[in-house]
Amino acid sequence: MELIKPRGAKLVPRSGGRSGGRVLADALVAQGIDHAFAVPGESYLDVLDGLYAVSKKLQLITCRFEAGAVNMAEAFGKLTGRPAAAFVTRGPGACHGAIGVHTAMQDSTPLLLFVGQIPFEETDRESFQEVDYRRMFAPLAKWVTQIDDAARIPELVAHAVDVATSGRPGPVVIALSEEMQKHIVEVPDVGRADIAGGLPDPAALARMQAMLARASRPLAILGGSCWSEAARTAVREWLVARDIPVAVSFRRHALYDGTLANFVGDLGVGSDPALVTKAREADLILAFGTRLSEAVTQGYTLFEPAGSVPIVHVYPDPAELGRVFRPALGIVADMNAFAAALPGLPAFAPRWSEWTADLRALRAAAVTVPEYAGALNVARAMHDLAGLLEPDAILTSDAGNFATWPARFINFSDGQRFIGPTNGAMGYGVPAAVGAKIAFPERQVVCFVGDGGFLMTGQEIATAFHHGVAPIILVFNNQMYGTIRMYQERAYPGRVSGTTLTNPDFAKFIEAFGGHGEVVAATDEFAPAFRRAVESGRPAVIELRTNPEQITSRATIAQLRAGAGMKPAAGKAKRVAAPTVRAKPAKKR
Ligand SMILES: Cc1ncc(C[n+]2csc(CCOP(=O)(O)OP(=O)(O)O)c2C)c(N)n1
Ligand SMILES: [Mg+2]
Repeated sequence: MELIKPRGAKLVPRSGGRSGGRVLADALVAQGIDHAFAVPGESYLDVLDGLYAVSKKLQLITCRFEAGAVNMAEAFGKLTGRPAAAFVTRGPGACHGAIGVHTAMQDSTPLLLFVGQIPFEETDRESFQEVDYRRMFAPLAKWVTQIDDAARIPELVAHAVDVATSGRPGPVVIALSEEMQKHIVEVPDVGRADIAGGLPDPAALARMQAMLARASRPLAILGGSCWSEAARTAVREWLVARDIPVAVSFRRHALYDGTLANFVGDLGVGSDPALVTKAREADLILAFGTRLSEAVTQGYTLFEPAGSVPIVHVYPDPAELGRVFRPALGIVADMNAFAAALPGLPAFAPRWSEWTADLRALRAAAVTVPEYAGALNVARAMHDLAGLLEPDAILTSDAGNFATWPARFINFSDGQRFIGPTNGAMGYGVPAAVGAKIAFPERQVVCFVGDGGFLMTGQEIATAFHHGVAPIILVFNNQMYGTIRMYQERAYPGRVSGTTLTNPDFAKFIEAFGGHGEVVAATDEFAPAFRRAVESGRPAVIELRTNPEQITSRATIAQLRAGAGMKPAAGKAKRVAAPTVRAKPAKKR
């Protein structure tokens, strides 16, 4: 597998000296980076000045919190396949922003994080906010470097982009020592390298074809990042023509058109147990682009006992092949190059249409809206939402139990996109929605977030206002850290510890920013509220007051307790009504 790298990238000569800060801004532009998400710091004033000079080519987005800024940049990279830059200041800014690096790493997203560094000359005195970023980010990022010589900025930024986007994409952290940014240097800009992705071995493709011809119950699992539109189409057509059932991996919904008859659901956290059981019957796994991660493999149990099912694993990084599950056939390939090779494979009539239909029937059953106690049937609301979303809507998700409602009850269609943190990072959804709307201002952007996650980074709505974009945020309010309560009730039934929440009025919260607020407490209220939010044209929050007893779409708290061996309370089964009580008044100091 060979990467073709032309010798000598394009050099753009420059006459006269430039400051390091300006060279950096020009280096970003030369690499095609057109968005930077930042919380400013005095540690990179010269870079901010450089960005001022290139503001017509590179949009600087001023954020309210570094976790928000880096998450926005991560979402931008996830949706476009192109890295955005994030800028944060020394120790405090880097610490706040670190979560976005962790997400980009586990989610394989191209990202550049620039950190203002102390003056190089003061290194190792524990000077103000000094941190050694090579050590701090070593286990979090794909590569970490520090630029101490302004003349090397074009070279190191170009390499950072290559590293972030090649093979398995990921985050690169670049510390910028402070004095270096002021140095005047004469150095040419370095253009982008034209790097073709690794092609799949034709002999391996023929072996895959032969394995498929012998299979009776194949199952494709799609995942990973940076699929081009052409790749999605080619893979979809190949799978449809062979009627192979297709599951998407954790939070990679909308990699595949959920309305197609061979889409069978997602394999991740909170997946349909019936699908997981059935998936164990597969006699061939086609894992395309996905890691065989803990979430996808249901805690590394899906393909047990080891070797019981042959796996064809196609992935851009050889280090990931055979890491936990030994594939019968591993293919190292860029996913877009792999997809481009698929139409060349001979067609044959599938023999497993009954198997595919059985799996699809499970999906059809899962998506059917059940009756739930309480005034607001969230499943019905999600069903209604599916009918109201634009065909090219972008959906962003935070982490939490609420996320299982859209995942279960919406079959995202081909033009729609869904992004979420596969590393389960709370605080992702709102910044991701702002980043998505900045990347695609013309598209509808809707965010799913819990009451817990919303108050982690919901203030980034201010960034949406500041930059004139209007996402719609659906806050699922169950007045608790519901996911942890769910685990708690399973492990320690009835002993509620550290998981209840007191919330503000979420509609008033957005109104204070000048946005559109709605409260939905009953099923029929959802669709009109969503329509009003769209029509408002302003950033909007729709609070869904959900029934806290319905802890997931498949279980109530009472059921979890019973499952954990706790006897039900004497008398009638307890039914908890949807919350009506608002936040308690603040205590007087
Ligand atoms: C940054 C971060 N902190 C903590 C957790 C652990 N955690 C996972 S889900 C969850 C609760 C989420 O609460 P909420 O956003 O209200 O969603 P719900 O589960 O109630 O639907 C917590 C605390 C996490 N995954 N990420
Ligand atoms: Mg909650």
